Amino acid sequence: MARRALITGITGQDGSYLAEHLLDQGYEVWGLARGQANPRVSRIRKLLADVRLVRGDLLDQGSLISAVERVQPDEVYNLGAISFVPMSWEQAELTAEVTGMGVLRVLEAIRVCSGVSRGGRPSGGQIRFYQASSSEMFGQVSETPQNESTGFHPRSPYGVAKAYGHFLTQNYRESYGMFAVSGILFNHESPRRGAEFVTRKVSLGVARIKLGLAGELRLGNLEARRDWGFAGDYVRAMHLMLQAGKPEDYVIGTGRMKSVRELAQAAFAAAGLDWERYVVTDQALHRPAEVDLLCADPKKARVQLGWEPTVSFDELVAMMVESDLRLLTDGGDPDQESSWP
Ligand code: NAP
Ligand code: G4F
Repeated sequence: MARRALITGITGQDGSYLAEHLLDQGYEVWGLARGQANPRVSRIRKLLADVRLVRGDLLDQGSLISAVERVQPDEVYNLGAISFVPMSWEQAELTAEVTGMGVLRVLEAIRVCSGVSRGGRPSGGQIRFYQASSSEMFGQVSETPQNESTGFHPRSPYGVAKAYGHFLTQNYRESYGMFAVSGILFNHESPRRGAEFVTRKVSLGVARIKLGLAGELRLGNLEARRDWGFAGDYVRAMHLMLQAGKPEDYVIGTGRMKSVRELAQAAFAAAGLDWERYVVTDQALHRPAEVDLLCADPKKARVQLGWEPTVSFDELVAMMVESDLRLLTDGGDPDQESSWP
C-alpha cells in the first residue's frame, strides 16, 4: 500500500515542491485547501493533477479533525502559515492564529484521531508530524552559525508565532510520545517563490528592467544577511526527518550567508546589468525590528540524515532570473502559479 501524506500549505512554494517529491517517492498525496473559491487551488490542480484535495482551514479545528479522519495519513506536513514577515506586524492577531495556534489545531486533530491520551502511546498506527519551524525564531542571534541548541530571540510577531508552534511540537512529543518534529529551515527560494519576498522581488525586478518594462527597483535594508538555499533541496530534508528512527528537530540551511546588496549585485549581473544604476533604497521598506543576519550550521542534518544542499547561491540567483526573463518574455503573469515552472 502506498504511504499517505497530508500537506497543509499545498498551494505555497514548499507545498508544491514537497508534493512533487512525495509523488516521486510513490506516496498518495493529499493537500489541505482552504476557501470557497481560492484561485491558488485551481492553479495547483493544473500543476499537480495527482494531488487529492481536502477542504480545511488552520483556523477551524473541526475541519482539521475531519481532514485527518478522511485522509487517514501516515505523515502530516504542516506548511500552512502566514509566512510574509512584514504582514505579521500589520495582522499580528491573525498571524498568531494561523501560524501559531494553527499548529496546536493540527496536533490536536492528529491526537484525537489517533486516540492518543496523556502519558500514553497512540492506540493505532502512529501518524508522523512535521512542523515548518523557521530561522526567524533565532531573530537577534546569540551566536553564529545557528544550530539546534541556539536560543531564540524572535523579532517579529511571525517569529514569535513560529516559536510557539516549535515549542508546542516538542511538548506534544514529550507529553504524548508523538512522532512530532520541527525542521528549523533557513530562507529557501525558487522560481515559485512569492513575489513579495526579496529574492523573487529582485529576480522579477531584474527581468522587468532587462525587458524595458521598468526603470528601477526599490528595496529596503541592503545590509541584512541571509542563508539562502533552493526550496527543492529543503523539501527533501522535511521528508527525511519523518523517516528517521527517532523524532528530533533539525536545522536546515547551506551554512553560507549573503547580503541583500550581494543578492542584487548577483541578480543584475546574471542579466548583464549593473545593479547600482537601478536599485533605489526606500526607508518605507525597512522593518520595525530587523533580523540582521542568519546563517545555519546544518551539521546534524548532514551527519544524521545524509542531507546536503545541491544548489549554490549563484546557481539559485541565475535560475530565478532566467525563469522570470522567460516568464515575462512569454507574457506570463508572475502572480499566477499556472505559470510556475
Ligand atoms: P507560502 O508560499 O507563503 O505558503 C503558505 C501556505 O499557507 C499557502 O499554501 C497558504 O494557502 C497557506 N495558508 C495560509 N493561511 C492558511 C489557513 N488559514 N489555513 C490553511 N492554509 C493556510 O510559504 P512557503 O515559503 O511555502 O513556506 C512553507 C512553510 O514554511 C510556512 O509555514 C513558512 O512559514 C515556513 N518557512 C518558510 C521558509 C522559506 O524560506 N520559504 C523558511 C522557514 C520556514 P492559501 O492558498 O490558502 O493562501
Ligand atoms: O525575503 P524576505 O521577506 O524574507 P524573511 O523576512 O527573511 O523571511 C523568510 O524567511 C524566513 C526564514 O528565515 C521564513 F520563516 C519566512 O516565512 C520567509 O520565508 O526578507 C529577507 C531580508 C530581510 O532582512 C528584509 O528586511 O531582505 C530584506 N529586504 C530588503 N529589501 C527586503 C526588501 N525584503 C523584502 N521582502 N522586500 C524588500 O524590498
